[in-house]
Amino acid sequence: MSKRLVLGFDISTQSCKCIAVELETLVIVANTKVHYDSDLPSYQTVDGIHRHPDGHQFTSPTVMWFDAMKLSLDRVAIELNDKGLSLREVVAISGSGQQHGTVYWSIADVINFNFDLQDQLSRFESPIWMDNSTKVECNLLEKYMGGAANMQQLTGSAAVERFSIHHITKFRKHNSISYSKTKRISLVSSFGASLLCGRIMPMDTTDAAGTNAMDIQALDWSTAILDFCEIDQSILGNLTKPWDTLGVVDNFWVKTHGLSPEAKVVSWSGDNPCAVVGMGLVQPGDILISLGTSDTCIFVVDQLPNHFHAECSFGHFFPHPLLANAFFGMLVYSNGDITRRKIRDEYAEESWTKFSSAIESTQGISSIGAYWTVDEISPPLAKRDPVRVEEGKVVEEFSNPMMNCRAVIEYKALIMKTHLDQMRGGTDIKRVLMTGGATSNPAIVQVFSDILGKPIVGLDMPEAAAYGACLRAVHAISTKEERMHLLSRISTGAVITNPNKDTVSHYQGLYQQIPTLLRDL
Ligand code: XUL
Repeated sequence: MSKRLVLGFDISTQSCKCIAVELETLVIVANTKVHYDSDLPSYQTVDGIHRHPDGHQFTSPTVMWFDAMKLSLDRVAIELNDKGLSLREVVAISGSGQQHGTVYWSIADVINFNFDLQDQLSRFESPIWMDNSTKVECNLLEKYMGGAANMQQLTGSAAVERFSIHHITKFRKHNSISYSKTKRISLVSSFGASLLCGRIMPMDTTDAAGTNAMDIQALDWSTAILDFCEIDQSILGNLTKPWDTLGVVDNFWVKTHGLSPEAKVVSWSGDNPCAVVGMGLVQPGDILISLGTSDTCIFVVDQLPNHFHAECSFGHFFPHPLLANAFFGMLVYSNGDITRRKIRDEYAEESWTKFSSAIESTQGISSIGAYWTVDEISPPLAKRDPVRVEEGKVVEEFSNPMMNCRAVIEYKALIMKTHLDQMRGGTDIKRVLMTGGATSNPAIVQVFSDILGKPIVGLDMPEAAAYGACLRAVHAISTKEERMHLLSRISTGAVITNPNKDTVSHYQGLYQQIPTLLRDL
């Protein structure tokens, strides 16, 4: 019997993923990945990137993403075929794109698949989120807007080097001839949607918040910012909602991959927004902590703060990709796994088991330690020696050095709580989800549960962005009743740890010391 399927792409930095989900059950029936370096070697990328000699510019060949989408669909077709399914059964497609990357078109509307895609672009390399060569543009804009807090209030983020408007402004200033040939600019997400529809599609209001040029309350371009940057609004196009259906797939995909001409294309969005949905962050009060190479904390709120804390100008807000009138905030910490591993190697003989025992044996000690093995972005601090505080005094080393293992985890949980309290206002915390390798370590999860005073729900969702894109597609083509049901089905997960009531007051004392520690750095 024929099934109804939805597809979710994820054009990420190193690979393009595509998964197929069965509409009724939301079960993944195909899950493919195209690695740019090894599957598309002619583009000569390393980790999907061209690193430029100045150390600040990072680009990817735009056309590579188109080739990756075609190859992904070939692979999905094979996996579906093995299960007696086919791409013909796909009723809707959406996707996720690495945030902030930009695509420069020399055409104004319709893509001609009979010609090389490259010939329809005014720039062959897309600056991506790692490109931090735009300090000058950021400083000028932020000064004009009256500082970081004003920028954050207006756009959801202070001026950030990796955000798109700065890359576009820099291109306009330094490559004026190519810029003059540019008729439209897409984000990686809206580029994917455009390829599927065969014409240039609008950016969605969630991913557009990653340009630093959208008024996050009005959900429209900020004319003040565009005027200052000398960017004509028509080059960016109108905005669409992330849950809007854009049209059906172009005949190109019907001919090359056997998709149904009725398959709907739903607005694509950024990878973090799609992951928000894939992880089930669909109600205000939900918080997700992800411990990985860098640590991330994402939280859903139903309103933006009235007043942005200057101490938190490194945090970001984006419109929620599934809920109208809601937003999600994002905090990123660069001292994640590498810093934890360094402490483990120094104090726990390179063993996570010994690291966990050290955490357990030092419970209840009122010391704080903070560690930076790479430059930190939240708050911005250059890599520096650790700070250890014992009995209110700064010390070279703890009297029990095992405390370093507990302290590196406690500091991360305490600093996240500090930033969450500053950015979320008084909204009740409903659920705390945790994901990433560290979730398999109960001692680490317990510290987070005790410091936040909440049960922790464990999550293992490696393809959260592509899966989130599928869920957004399902949501977009559902009726109002089906949507309510869908929301309750995707916000599940099991509690893995409960807070230990005895530690609450202990941690309140440590929490109060964090502002002083940060001030004295
Ligand atoms: C978010 C960011 C990255 C990219 C690439 O602001 O820069 O997470 O989305 O994944």
